[in-house]
Amino acid sequence: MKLCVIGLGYIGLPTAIMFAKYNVDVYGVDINSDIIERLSSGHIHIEEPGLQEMLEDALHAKKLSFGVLPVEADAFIISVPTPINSDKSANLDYVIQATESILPYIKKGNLVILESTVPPRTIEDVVLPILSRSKLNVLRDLYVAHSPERVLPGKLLEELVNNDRIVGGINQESSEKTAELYRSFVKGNIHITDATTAEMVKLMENTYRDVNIAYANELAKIAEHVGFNVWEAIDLANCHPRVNIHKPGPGVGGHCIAVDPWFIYESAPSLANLVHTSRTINDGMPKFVVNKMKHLLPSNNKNLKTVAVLGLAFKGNIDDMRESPAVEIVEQLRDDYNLQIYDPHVKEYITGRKDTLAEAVHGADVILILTDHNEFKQIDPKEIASIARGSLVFDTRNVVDQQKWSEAGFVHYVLGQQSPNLCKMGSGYIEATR
Ligand code: SAJ
Repeated sequence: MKLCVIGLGYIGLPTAIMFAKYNVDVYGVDINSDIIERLSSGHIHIEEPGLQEMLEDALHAKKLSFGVLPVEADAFIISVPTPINSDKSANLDYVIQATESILPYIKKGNLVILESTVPPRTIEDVVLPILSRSKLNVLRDLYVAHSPERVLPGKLLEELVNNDRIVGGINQESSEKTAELYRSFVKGNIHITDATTAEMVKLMENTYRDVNIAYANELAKIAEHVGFNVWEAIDLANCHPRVNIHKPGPGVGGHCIAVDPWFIYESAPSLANLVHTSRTINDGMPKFVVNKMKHLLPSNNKNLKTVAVLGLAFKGNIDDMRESPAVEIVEQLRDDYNLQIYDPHVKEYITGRKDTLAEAVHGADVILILTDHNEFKQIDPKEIASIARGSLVFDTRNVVDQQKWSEAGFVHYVLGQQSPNLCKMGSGYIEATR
């Protein structure tokens, strides 16, 4: 079996490497020649625990090679991004280009699988018409299916193997061929359905999470208004066997949950009211954090202007900044504050970025935590107290140990609790006057 994987990003690369590990001959394709060079020389270009070693093993076993153009194969997996346009409609350009790119290489009997997350009916209305431009009769000569990726960045390798998989073929044979291919490594159940249902299932999963997080964010705002601790209240509500309220935070990032609900909305705008409201609530969270920040540290005071921002990635323990609320918050705070930013995972440069925690916190009036990296949970507040100027920590993720930080002299304000009553004191220090 020879497999050609188109698109070597956060999903395509681990998928290609996983197939290679399970003895499939894999050819990985990406239009970015830098990525191809890097991978061919044995270095991954994304952060994912365990992936580097697996790449080295696959290259060593000669089961995996890379190039910028597709090759002939038995099966093709398309795993390219589907961004949203500024009007929130799906941008299918990469899916279209990737499908067109395999046209010269597909033969009778080949299997074509789309893994990218797409609006409902994309296989039927976009992919099949492109494939029918080949000399083949798509329904008779090819097997085509949508099998959405459903893995969590940070736990990708484990979830690729153990999660259930959805396979939606254009006919029963396509579904069966696709299921057979994934059985090379998938230990979870493989569920067979039609292509449009498979497209919707993927969108429904991520939208479920978006709606649930929006509810948590709304509760966090209500908590600040009414005067209770939303984190404790959610924990207690979740003791109920049928309740699972998600966590509030500075907003929803990443290329999936902040994007996919729009694909449902696009398919039926007048019907998708809850989906739209949830997106609006979550998209409004960065502004909520910025306003809070301005309330805690009025920006017109020249002596109180340095903010240590901890975290840029859209969630903990990964290096991905796509749609990150932290980046949006940073951009909105930039004009009013001197920002000293630190993220131990992100490698990209961003203005104000520091290489160490100590540099970021040095002379800071407020410490603003935007990402739940493990490194931030382990910070020793006593060390920070000696280099920061102020004594307020604004924790939008509830990551640090409140008691430890209080003992070290900090006022710990968590999003979704009543904010401390602050006033500026003496030479640039902030103290609580609850
Ligand atoms: N977030 C909250 N509160 C929560 C959970 C998450 O604010 O309680 C935020 C995170 O901080 C982050 C964003 O939501 O900014 C998304 O993070 P996530 O961990 O919920 O999801 P992703 O985007 O990393 O991965 C999701 C997963 N989908 C589901 O869990 C239903 C993953 O399984 C999918 O494969 C992935 O989207 C995808 O590629 O679609």
